[in-house]
Amino acid sequence: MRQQQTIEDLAQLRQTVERVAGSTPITDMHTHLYAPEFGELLLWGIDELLTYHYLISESFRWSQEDYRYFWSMSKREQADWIWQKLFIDHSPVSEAAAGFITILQRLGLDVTSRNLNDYRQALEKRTVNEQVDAVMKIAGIEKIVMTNDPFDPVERPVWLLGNGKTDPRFYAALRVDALLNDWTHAVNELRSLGYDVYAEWTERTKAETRRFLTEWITRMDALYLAVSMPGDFRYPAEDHHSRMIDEVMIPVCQEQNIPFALMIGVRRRVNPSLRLAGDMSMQSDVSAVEALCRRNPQQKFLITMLARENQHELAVLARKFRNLMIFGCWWFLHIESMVEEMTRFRIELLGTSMIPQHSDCRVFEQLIYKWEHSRRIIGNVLADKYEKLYMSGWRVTEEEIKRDLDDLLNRNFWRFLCKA
Ligand code: FIX
Ligand code: ZN
Repeated sequence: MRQQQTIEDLAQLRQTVERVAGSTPITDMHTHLYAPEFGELLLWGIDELLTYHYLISESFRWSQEDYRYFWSMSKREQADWIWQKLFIDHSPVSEAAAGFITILQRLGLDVTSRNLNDYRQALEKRTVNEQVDAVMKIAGIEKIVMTNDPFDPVERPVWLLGNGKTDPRFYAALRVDALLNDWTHAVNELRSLGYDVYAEWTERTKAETRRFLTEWITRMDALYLAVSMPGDFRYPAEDHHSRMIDEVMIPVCQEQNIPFALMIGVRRRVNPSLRLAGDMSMQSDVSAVEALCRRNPQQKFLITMLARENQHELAVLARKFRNLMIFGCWWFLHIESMVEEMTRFRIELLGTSMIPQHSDCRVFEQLIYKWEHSRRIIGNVLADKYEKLYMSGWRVTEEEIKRDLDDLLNRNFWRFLCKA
């Protein structure tokens, strides 16, 4: 016999789903945020929010000025410039601009005043630790996975001093982009860190690169290995990517029993003058992921892709391989219309067995808007599905709704890692 009471009222059903979707504690499994121990790497506050690279590229739509003019300004001046263009001269209706307004509102600032200096002053009164606590509480975030790069000269000493794993709310993911996508640079970095590697693909080089990964996974207690790949990534192929993946990365992941996360479909620096804001999306070949999953059945892959055109095929692929976990609506897909579309067909194809969203936040307060917007959409889509079941006579309990949302927003990630 069922112990819990089922929800018999249709209006109550939707309200319950919305409430639970709005309050379930979240594991944000891919961000560019850092724990306070990382000092200047943890970005927060009004000027960082306004100079987010999503907003930089949007502001240049309204400007004829030389790019160099923008980059010559101080951060505060850049923020003023963006504020004027995207919030005063025009209405902030884009996802990233509207998100800034959501943040102001949730932080209790007077959105109607449009007084940027007041907003700055209000936040400058806070300490970083206060702001981290406040934002995590408002956004309902329990656990945050960082993106961690041992080649970063600011980040590396924090780990070497043993301070990287102090705050239990933050987890590490070892980022390996240079090893795959800029081997010349990686060789220099590895050598300067004392690893005996060479540009040539020798047995010694492979062994030393494996030693590097193993040591840093251990040092960081990294949850997974992560890389972003260009859209023209092919696998298997007679190239550096395939050799590095097959002979170094997968063997280490297997030994350490961690997943390998690939974020596929970036075309970097399409407009270099925009710096970080100058990257583009690119359609990819889903059969590379298919081959990875088939050839390495014991290895788990966390996969997200950047092109809208790849999403349906990727979701279908996840039906075929249980070692594939699809995650998030990445970057240009993290807009309401795409999150809605993707969440809907992912649920229709996979039920609740996927990770519908990650934030990719770079500035701490962004957790507020990215998750508020996504929670609302995920809740809505799920409520539609329960309503259909209701019409067919199937009744759910509040506990079942909580279980499903906990799976989507938290547990599926940990279960995939065998840590739940
Ligand atoms: O490669 C990545 O992890 C991307 O998410 C970033 O490089 C990108 O700049 C970003 O911030 C997207 O949201
Ligand atoms: Zn990212």
